[in-house]
Amino acid sequence: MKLLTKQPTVILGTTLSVFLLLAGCADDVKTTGNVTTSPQAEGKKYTFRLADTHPDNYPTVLGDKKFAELVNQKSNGRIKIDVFPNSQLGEEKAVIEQVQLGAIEFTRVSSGPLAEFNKSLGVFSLPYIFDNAAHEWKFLESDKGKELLSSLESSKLKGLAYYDSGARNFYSKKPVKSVEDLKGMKLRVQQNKINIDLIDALGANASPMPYGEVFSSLQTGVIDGAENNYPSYDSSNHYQVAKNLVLDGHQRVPEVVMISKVTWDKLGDEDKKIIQEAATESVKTQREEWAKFEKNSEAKVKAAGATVTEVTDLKPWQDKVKPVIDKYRSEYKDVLDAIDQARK
Ligand code: GTR
Repeated sequence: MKLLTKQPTVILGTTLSVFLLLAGCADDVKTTGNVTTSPQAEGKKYTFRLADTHPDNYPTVLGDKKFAELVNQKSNGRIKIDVFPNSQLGEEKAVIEQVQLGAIEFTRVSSGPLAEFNKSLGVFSLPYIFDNAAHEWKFLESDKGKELLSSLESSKLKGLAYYDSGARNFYSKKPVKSVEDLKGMKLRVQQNKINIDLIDALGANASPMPYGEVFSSLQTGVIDGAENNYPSYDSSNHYQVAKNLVLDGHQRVPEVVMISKVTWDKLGDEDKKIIQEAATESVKTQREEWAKFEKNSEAKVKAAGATVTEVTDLKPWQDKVKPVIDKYRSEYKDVLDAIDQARK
């Protein structure tokens, strides 16, 4: 009896394996005339997905597309990466989880939400640690900066490159001229705990939420304000509902392009090399597009009637958030020292 019940399963299993084997090979083996090259010799064909929260013409998406194009070229069309902009594959936190599982292979996200998956990246949410873009990039390109990107591997993610994201500034529905004006406001931040401490230190109330919910929350008055760089303030239309921008530049939170560690570990050395090189090369395009877009966004929001307040004296802002630096200084000592070094 036992044999009888088992036999059909074995036959079905074998048939299925043969079928799957044939189906898998169909994509990989090419026949040219009489010559058939093996998958090993030619390399496998892949189609991957890359998720980005921003719209199609946004500098990070232009960087993603350059990356995909370079991968395609370098692999002679063998590796295809389809870029999904506009949060089509989900909001950043959910996407990162999917990438950890290998369900989505690539993403470009901000290191803000990444900090909840890998504490080391939280350092970028600490306030006023970089003086300007040159300082930030000197650090990102240093050994310590590269080490931080590599540390993602312990979180089932493989960091491939940093992309530019300028400086983040506060904006609100009510005018803000000084740090005192933020007191009591409900402000949306990226989802990580350092941001909550930051907003607490300012005497305001933090409201962490996904990026895609911020516009309607501002519009309906669920929150009084938020913070972001010029390109996001512009492309998300936040400037239409929170017209008062104060250029305090409290954070420079780099963007990160990454691949699932699950996917990475299945790739051959040649494909890993192609992907890494393409990501590194795409940074140039992303940064050029960033510089252009940032200027255009600034002009656009000003022309649309946003009130932009420059901060001439940062000291009161820095003093106010000093408790945040004090709280995290020992945890991030090595990296903060390296960031100080990069200033010189
Ligand atoms: C932008 C960043 C996005 C997203 C967003 C946010 O600057 O590029 O990836 O993290 O900020 O505030 O949620």
